Amino acid sequence: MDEIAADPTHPRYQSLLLRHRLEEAEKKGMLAGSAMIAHGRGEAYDYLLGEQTIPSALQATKAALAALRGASQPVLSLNGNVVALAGKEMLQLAAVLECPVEINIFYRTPERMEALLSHLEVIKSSEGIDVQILGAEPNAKIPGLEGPRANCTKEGILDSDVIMVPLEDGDRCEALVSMGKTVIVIDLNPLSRSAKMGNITIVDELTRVVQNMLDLLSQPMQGNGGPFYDNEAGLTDALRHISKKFSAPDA
Ligand code: PTJ
Repeated sequence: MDEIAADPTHPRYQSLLLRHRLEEAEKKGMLAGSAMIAHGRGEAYDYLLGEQTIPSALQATKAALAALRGASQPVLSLNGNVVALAGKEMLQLAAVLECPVEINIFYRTPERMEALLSHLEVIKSSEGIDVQILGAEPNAKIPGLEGPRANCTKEGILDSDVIMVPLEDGDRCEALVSMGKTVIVIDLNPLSRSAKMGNITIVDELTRVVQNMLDLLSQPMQGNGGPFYDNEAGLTDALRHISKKFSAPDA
């Protein structure tokens, strides 16, 4: 890591740190070719949101946690960017929720799967985290999708009732919703198809969301406002927040 990225007092520290994690993951062959483009799009929206967790995103995070805790078969889906940016924290979250994670990538190649699996296995053993990692040997398909991106496992994604899909592609999100699952999306872009398709969309940056979830889980659980979550209202609030940025005199 260069000097600036290693200095926590630098004003862009967090952003540089995440970029550094992606650079390292790229060297290990973990990422899709378009991973950096996807991250750049996320950064742009995060800038417009003020690089913070807005109140409606925190509300969505609490609703998502309530859904995951109330699920009979929850699963956390991991793609290349997610493993690179928050592999350790996603494993920690799965450990607390006592659910498996499943590597489920859009641009699937055996080499990428191997790189992602071994990265997670190293974290698991060095941190002593006891979590089942699925995805290496798919034995099912997500109905309605063509090609390798449909591959999944029966004991993980296929049979899950609540699934968290950070940085998901719109088609797959739609396919998962069509299967009748409660789909939790994490996406900084409130206009994306996934954001609109999901049942609970958290418009916030992935690493902040996972840390918020871990913090919330370490506190006594409070009421979550019931099973209904108004996703459209959450997305509208995020857009309102972004548009305020343009109307502010010093924006
Ligand atoms: O590893 P793979 O093969 O599954 O591919 C992963 C990517 C992310 C490359 C793939 O799913 C993809 O191309 O995604 P999209 O369609 O670019 O969508 C990614 C969405 O995530 C965009 O709407 C971004 O704004 C958003 N995003 C990017 N980084 C973050 C983010 N949202 C939250 N936190 C982030 N760090």
